Amino acid sequence: MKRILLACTLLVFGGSVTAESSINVTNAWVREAPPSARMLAAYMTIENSGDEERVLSAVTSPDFGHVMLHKSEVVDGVARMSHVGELAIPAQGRLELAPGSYHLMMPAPKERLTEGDQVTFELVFGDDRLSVQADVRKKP
Ligand SMILES: [Cu+2]
Repeated sequence: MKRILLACTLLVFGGSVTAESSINVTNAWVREAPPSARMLAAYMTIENSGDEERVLSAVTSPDFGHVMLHKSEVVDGVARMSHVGELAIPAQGRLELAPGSYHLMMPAPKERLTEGDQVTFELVFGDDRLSVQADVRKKP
């Protein structure tokens, strides 16, 4: 946990945040959850207009202590989630983070997020970082 906090601090004060031009993120949103929810999920579309595959290796956020890469799938009729180490976005392709598939998962913050709130994510692609603003919504 300490390492994550340090990474966030460096992000905020390091001034080394660079936009990655071949990557474009659209429709980023966080699902509003009931006050009792312990976890929140975020979704987005990541497009890669470059000629090389890009790998999303981590995500951080000043709004959450921790952000995990997850995948939902149905195994033997049972919905389950698993951790994903990294996500590849193919050259000239896209990756959808969507309900029932890949998503970001965060422990719910102390202050409840409701529709209309905004959340910031930092997407880490190797040495490049991309800042993404996500809307809090009740549904896609
Ligand atoms: Cu999850």
